[in-house]
Amino acid sequence: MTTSNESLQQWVDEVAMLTKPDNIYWCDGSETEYQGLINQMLDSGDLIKLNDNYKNCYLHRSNPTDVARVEHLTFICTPEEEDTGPNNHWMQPTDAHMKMDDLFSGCMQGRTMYVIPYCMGPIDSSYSRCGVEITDSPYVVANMNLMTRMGQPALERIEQEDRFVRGLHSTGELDPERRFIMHFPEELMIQSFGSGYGGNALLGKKCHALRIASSQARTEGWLAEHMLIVEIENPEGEKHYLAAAFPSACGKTNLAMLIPPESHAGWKVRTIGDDIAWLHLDETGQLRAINPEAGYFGVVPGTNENTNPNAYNTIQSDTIFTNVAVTADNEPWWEQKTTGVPTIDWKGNPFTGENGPAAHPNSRFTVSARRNPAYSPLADDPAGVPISAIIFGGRRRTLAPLVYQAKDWNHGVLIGAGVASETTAAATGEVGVVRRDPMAMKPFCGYNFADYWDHWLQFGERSDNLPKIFHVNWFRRDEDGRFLWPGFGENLRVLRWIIDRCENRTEAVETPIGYLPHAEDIDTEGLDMQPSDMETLLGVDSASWRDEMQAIGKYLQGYGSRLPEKLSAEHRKIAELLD
Ligand code: OXD
Ligand code: MN
Repeated sequence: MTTSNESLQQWVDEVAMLTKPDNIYWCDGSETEYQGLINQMLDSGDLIKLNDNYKNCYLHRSNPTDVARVEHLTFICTPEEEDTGPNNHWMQPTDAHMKMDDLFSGCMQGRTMYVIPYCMGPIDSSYSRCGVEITDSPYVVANMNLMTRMGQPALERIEQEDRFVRGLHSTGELDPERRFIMHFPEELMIQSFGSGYGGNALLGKKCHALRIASSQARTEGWLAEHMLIVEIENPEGEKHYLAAAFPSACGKTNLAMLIPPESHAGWKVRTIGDDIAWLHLDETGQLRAINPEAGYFGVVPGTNENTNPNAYNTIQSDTIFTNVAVTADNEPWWEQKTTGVPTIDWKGNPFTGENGPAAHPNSRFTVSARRNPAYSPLADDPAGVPISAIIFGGRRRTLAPLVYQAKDWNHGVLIGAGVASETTAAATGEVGVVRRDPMAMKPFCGYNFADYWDHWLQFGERSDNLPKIFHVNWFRRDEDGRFLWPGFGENLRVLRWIIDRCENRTEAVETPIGYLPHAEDIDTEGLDMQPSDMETLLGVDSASWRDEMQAIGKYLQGYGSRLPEKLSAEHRKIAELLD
């Protein structure tokens, strides 16, 4: 297979000249192709077959230095540094190209170069965008097969549209000293060298669908966001679609796959997406969302039949596990799995119980979304789904209430811009420190946050029918470190309040930081909670919030004169209300 598209053919030829592969293989996305790659990786030892309880499941052990995203090695390359912003690392495009050409030069000798045409979003949706990833990693091809709509249909769309994002990837020698993830938004190009980790190597995901797409979306008038999309149906059959942005490893997959608790008979929850949403205004001013992905690349530890039964069921077959442990009879194992005993850890060493954790905290599953028992067929609808509410959230031990609602769109943008969360194992670096993560996009916005907030604010002028904006915090603790809210399936109780607010069915308490629920409007029947827990969860401590607003103000000032005046005004307004 080659292509009738001249610019694609020319780029593939250029890359082959530079990287000097032994073979070039055009991926068609077929099942036979997938199985062939799996067999090849079983032969080479890149994959280990798991036991028959896990049909068609495989374990990949990555290089131990290559287990997470590397934000310090991730760059946005725009001619002007200002356009990249203080939220990103910047490199001058010519310098970056020189550096990367050097790394890629001859790097595929002795290897096969795979050409993967893919489409982010339903093939027939005008909201979808295509890309081509060139890689020398069969692991990447197999993962892209599960995560995207790739192969022949995507190639046909690319040939018609003649526009696609170019992604070049090589695992190189997996040397952390020779590892760079470069983005060239103006060229719609990504170059990634020296890592095989999902977020660095499956270029359709973070690199394309967030960093490049956010920049493309700004030019074209839409939004590319780090958000799950979930469908909630109440017992009367009324459906709502919510989009929620939480930082990495803060429970997006769990919320997207939520199973209603026993107390909520008749409620149904279905998943549209678990990580990324592309949001467009339709001709009526309604914000509609598609999930550009077709699979999940989820955090494994913590997943069990109680915390996330849908995810747990999803990964019982046809799954690639990366960096989990195994039991003596070769079953995958991870922390909080309720069955089995790990004997080999994620690095392939004997596990004694003391040299743990057995699975890497950022070990991952890759699986097609269609395996999810709660999969919504609307994930394939070219028109996307209408969004009722946008929810921001973070992992905060203190301060942030269980839920509150923005007073209007601009206030919601301020709330999004002020999001902070404790860091997790999804990125290399210290875990558990609070950092600002605006809209959960800190690692993923492909341009200056100040311009991004301005872009968000402009939606307020383009439609009077926008979703309501909320903030949630499932992670509030007491002084002893005990979680105050049960979380998981019980989060539906909070989503119900959010939906009732969208439908003007319930009153709220107005506070300086936004609208909060009356305690009696969050149904806590049957929960093992003290009344004082709810008081803490719904309390707004003025002194702490004054400090928080001051910290947010200081953070925003870091964006200098580019910061939209509307956002500063919104900040001043809330700060004054708190005084
Ligand atoms: C992810 C992440 O893998 O956010 O989704 O790191
Ligand atoms: Mn993510």
